[in-house]
Amino acid sequence: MKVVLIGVGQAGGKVTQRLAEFDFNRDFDAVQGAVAVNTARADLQQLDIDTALIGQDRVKGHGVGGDNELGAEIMQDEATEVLDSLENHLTSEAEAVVIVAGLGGGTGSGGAPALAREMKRIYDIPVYVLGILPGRDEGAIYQANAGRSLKTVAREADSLLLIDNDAWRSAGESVEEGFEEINEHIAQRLGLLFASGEVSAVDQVAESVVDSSEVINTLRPGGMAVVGYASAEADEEAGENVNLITSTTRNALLTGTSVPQVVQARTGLLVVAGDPERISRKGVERARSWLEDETGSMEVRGGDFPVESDRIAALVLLGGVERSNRINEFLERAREAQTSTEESGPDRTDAFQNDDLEDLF
Ligand SMILES: Nc1nc2c(ncn2[C@@H]2O[C@H](COP(=O)(O)OP(=O)(O)O)[C@@H](O)[C@H]2O)c(=O)[nH]1
Ligand SMILES: [Mg+2]
Repeated sequence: MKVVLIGVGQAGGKVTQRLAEFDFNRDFDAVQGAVAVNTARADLQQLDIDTALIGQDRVKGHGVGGDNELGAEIMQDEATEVLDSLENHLTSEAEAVVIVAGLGGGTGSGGAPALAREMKRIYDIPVYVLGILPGRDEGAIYQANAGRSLKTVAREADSLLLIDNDAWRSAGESVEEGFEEINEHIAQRLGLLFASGEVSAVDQVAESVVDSSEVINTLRPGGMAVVGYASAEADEEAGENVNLITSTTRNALLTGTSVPQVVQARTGLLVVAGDPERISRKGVERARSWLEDETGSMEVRGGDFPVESDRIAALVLLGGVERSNRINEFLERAREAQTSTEESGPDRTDAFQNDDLEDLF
């Protein structure tokens, strides 16, 4: 799937750059362009990709702090300039736009849904948001911001590809080290997903190779989507890899998803990446039908991604996912935080009791 990436805010810019590097280093050529947009000049100076500084008249290049309403306002006012900076990248080849942002901050949290809305108005191709949830340990303002942003993005974007900053957390790491590792996980999963429709097929397996339209159809239900991933060393004989493909797919879903504990979904896509000689058709079909049972979806697609490797990887994309315990836990944190960060006022008790968070705009 040929994509144009737009990172909004600090996390958005860093993850966008990692995704672009991943694609470039492997010659996948799925990423058609990558731009980082921010209100903070210093964050943009850390990056090697094209950048656009917005909100200069209001925040003078110093960022919006944690004010995601201001982030949304600035983006609404300057969306035209941002879209101009994209012009060279948004070729007729692009099949989707992916806006990348951490949902807990200010610029990305407010800017991503505002940009999604503006781009959907203008472009015919799908506009997805790759959104990152703050970890449990982050402060109340991050939780509250992310709750409102999540709700608004889910409404504005064609699909919200959700990543949980706690998903791959290892013990004893500093926050910064942790981010590097998480960004690597994100790049691997999303990088492979974007590339999976792009690899020119080895002739004999051409009909089983995943196509961009299958990614787009899997994301069609809208709402939230998650990706799972796992890999294992494979036997040289395809016939020996039937169980390996099913167990790797199980690991991808049950222990490797970008938001833990998500299982129920409207749609699914299983991409089995590996040497075509090692990929067992029977294994892929079994794994695909296991995914149908497990997700309760009657619409699970499956296909291959031919790459040279001794390993076989399973990439699972779930579209229109049901709220998992983990997502409900996050929403509860966000509601509590929203209540505790509001000084007072008539909304206080309402916000606490009501299942809904406030929209950002
Ligand atoms: N995965 C990941 N998350 C990050 C990174 N940097 C910041 N975050 C998260 O992104 C959220 C927003 O922070 P930031 O991007 O700095 O805010 P913004 O610049 O105002 O959009 C925070 O809740 C952090 O958890 C990063 O490099 N990787
Ligand atoms: Mg920051």
